[in-house]
Amino acid sequence: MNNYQEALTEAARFMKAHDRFLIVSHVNPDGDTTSSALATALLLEQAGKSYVIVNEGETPSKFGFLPRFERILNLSADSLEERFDAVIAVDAADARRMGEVRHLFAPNARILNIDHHPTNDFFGTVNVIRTDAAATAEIMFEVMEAGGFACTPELATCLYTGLLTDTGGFRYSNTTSHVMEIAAKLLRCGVKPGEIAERCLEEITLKHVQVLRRALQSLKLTHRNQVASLKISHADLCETGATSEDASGLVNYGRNIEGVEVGISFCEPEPGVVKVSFRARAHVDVAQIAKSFGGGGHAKAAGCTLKGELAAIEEQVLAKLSEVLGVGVHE
Ligand SMILES: [Mn+2]
Repeated sequence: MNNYQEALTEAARFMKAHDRFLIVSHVNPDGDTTSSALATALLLEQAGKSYVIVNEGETPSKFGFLPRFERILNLSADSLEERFDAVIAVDAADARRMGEVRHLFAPNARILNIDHHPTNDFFGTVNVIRTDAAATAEIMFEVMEAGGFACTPELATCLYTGLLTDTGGFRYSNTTSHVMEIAAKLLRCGVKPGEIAERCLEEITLKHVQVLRRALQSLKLTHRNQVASLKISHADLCETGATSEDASGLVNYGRNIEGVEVGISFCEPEPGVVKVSFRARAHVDVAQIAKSFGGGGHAKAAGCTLKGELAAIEEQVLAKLSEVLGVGVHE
């Protein structure tokens, strides 16, 4: 048996060896971390265990259709006095990515770290890391098989959602034959693909469209049209009543323009805080760019959060792109 197979078995053993668990998804939760956290909850239920699922902040309501979604505790709104000996972190590349949750860990807490980010630093007691997995949900499927768990329709719905969202609807280059084989197995377990795609990929809020209208007005092509950036100021969010959740996904409008190599969005959820998202088309590794600003992610999708004035951060990031592309901002 290779190391990865052993790690999968070890993960299943971890779930069976403790009685009560803290499940942690990453900050600014997406479909994969949320689905993987809920899949973990369902696996623990099968093993007769109890758990609490937390996130540092709010989990997007668009994932409200997922089973046990209502069990996710938002730590910015609810406090939790309990301390946990067993922690399972899903889709978090490093301990920082789990957010402000450390205070919930008992002094000698054991951590199971399940993730697919190349930047993962093996912060767990047990680490199940496969960087060529398209999604953490793909690894969760393998944990399910390794542990002899049953693939229920609820579990399949979670795993399919993680695969669907992290592959951009089975479109990105991480859509391997293995991903499609797992998706096919999940469909046989009772997944309703049309309903999940509608909720995760098609449906948008009216506020998203209102903030999109403003963001498109700010569209700027630089670096010989290789970089397309958009800005969503705090005023844009206030005046449209949109949240940063409503503003998510806007970065793709820039990236999708023919000939553009990197799409960037600058979103200011509160004055002086700017969330920068990067999407690359082919050659640029945006994970490295995000990392240079204290963020992280994947080669083609990454992000970071910076403090400062929106215009100054824009300038700083575009200068970094000049360095990477070897082309001046206004060339
Ligand atoms: Mn992921």
